[in-house]
Amino acid sequence: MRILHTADWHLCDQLGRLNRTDDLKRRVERVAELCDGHAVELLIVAGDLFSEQANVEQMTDALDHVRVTFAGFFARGGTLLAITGNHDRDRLINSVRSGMMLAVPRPGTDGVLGGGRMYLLNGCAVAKLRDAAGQVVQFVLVPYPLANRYGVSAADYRTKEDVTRELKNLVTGWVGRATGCDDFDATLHTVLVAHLHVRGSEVTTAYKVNDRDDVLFDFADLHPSWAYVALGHIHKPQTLGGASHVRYPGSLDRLDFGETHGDHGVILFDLGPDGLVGEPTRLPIPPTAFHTLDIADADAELPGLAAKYPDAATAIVRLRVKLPLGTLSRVEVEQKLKAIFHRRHELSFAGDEPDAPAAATPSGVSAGFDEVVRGYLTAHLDGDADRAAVLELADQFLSTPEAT
Ligand SMILES: [Mn+2]
Repeated sequence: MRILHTADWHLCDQLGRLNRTDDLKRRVERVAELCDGHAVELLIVAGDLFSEQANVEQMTDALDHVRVTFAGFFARGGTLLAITGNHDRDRLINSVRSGMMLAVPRPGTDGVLGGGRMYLLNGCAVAKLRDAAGQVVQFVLVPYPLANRYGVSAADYRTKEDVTRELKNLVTGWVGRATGCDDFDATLHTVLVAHLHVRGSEVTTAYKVNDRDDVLFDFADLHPSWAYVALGHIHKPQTLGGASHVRYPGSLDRLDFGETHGDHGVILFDLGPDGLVGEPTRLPIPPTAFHTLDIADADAELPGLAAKYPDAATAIVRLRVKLPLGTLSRVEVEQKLKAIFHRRHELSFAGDEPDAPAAATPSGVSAGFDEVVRGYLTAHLDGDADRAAVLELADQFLSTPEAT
């Protein structure tokens, strides 16, 4: 069975006020091309198919786009197997799942799922698929351990740490017990598909996840004797524990300025009668360009910028202009920069001019949601006796993966 391992698509994502939908659609189309070019039979999305910011209309549009983009793949019997990550909203996912279940037959009596369609799972499961040669491959599926997915009620635990510990125990228990469950066939080659943070993974930034709140697993918890371990969650691509069959493919596109590696792509591998065939192959997918420009001398640098950045219309940029300016006013500099760069994540002025805002204070769109909330509360609760307590609560709220 030829399999393409991807993760962390984050469809419908926003970076500040910038909509990433088109960037992500282009990468999804690239994935479909790779599926066609390499005769892929199974496409895995190891969690975070959608951004948590996706609303119903955007998700519908994204699913329509997937359906059309992979029409050829599905028509030749291809299967898309996705599990949920921490950014997928279960309320919306359940609605999608209900519709999917309504429209397709149940698995055959041998427990093998039919191909030619998409499956989206937000609970632990064992699944089996048959390839064109008739070989059946087994999948142990582990969505991100959000409390509701594992029947854990936060009200039953004293602290967040207790909830996290319980979730970790439940997941490791499930992965350990999966081989003993009725659906499991020990004679088949098995792929573990999991959206988890495995300790020892090299993290540039765990995407919008506060480390304190993430459920951390050890390499050994995964029982890495599976034929292949398809991980998602960490956006930096890597293999774990020196094992080339245990890996994170990384995010499908660059999602924020914290992702500095620029090495985006997907993993292609084959499972034959004897298990993994050769080494998994990494296939690159060029990410959306991100640029950070520190403009020290606006008069001298502005005229050459358009030529220097031929991708200025599509690249996402952070522009930091040093004050004082020369002959141009601040408004003129803004206008010139806006004419060159269409997708500004941040446009700020910093320096020692008397009327300048504090260094690094972003103007316009630049500030992230968290910064805006914290900035607003800090300013408006000045002198308030409860300010520290309110800010502490706001920090807790903003660092909850569900909230960010
Ligand atoms: Mn994730």
